[in-house]
Amino acid sequence: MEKTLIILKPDCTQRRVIGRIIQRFEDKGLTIAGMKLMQISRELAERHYAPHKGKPFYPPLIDYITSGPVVVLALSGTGVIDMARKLMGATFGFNAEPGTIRGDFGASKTYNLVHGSDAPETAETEIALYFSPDELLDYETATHSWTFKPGES
Ligand code: FUP
Repeated sequence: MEKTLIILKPDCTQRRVIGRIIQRFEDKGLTIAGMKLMQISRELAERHYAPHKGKPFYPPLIDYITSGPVVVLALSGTGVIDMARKLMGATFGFNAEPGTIRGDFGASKTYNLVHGSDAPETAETEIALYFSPDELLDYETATHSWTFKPGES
């Protein structure tokens, strides 16, 4: 089953909106395959954001993501990578569409609440950074067959 890595960043924890944001993903029908509260070390942050190294926003991005507790989730579902990113909205809250997580909760460039993997290869690499295989559960919720129609293309 396709999976994606979601991080509810330190502003989510500090603003006490973790529950409301997880609710968006649950409402969509996406399944939580893994979840934990943790503080990201600088070493892990640097591995995660290696593709952005050298960009002007890289140092503040590392400071921000390591600044306090985050919730990391592995979500599963058919098409979950794209669906999660649509739910998140555009990168910066001030121009994200209303109805999206960033559009409804965010107004900042840096404090953009949530991270979601952008492609299957990145999702696989990112999930492996945050979860060991025994922390990921493969299961189907009771509503699954009424959310994803079997055989639908
Ligand atoms: P996204 O895929 O929407 O999370 O955004 P990117 O991968 O392009 O950027 C990663 C993070 O860097 C974003 F969450 C926010 C931050 N960023 C800035 O702070 N300034 C920028 O100009 C671009 C990105």
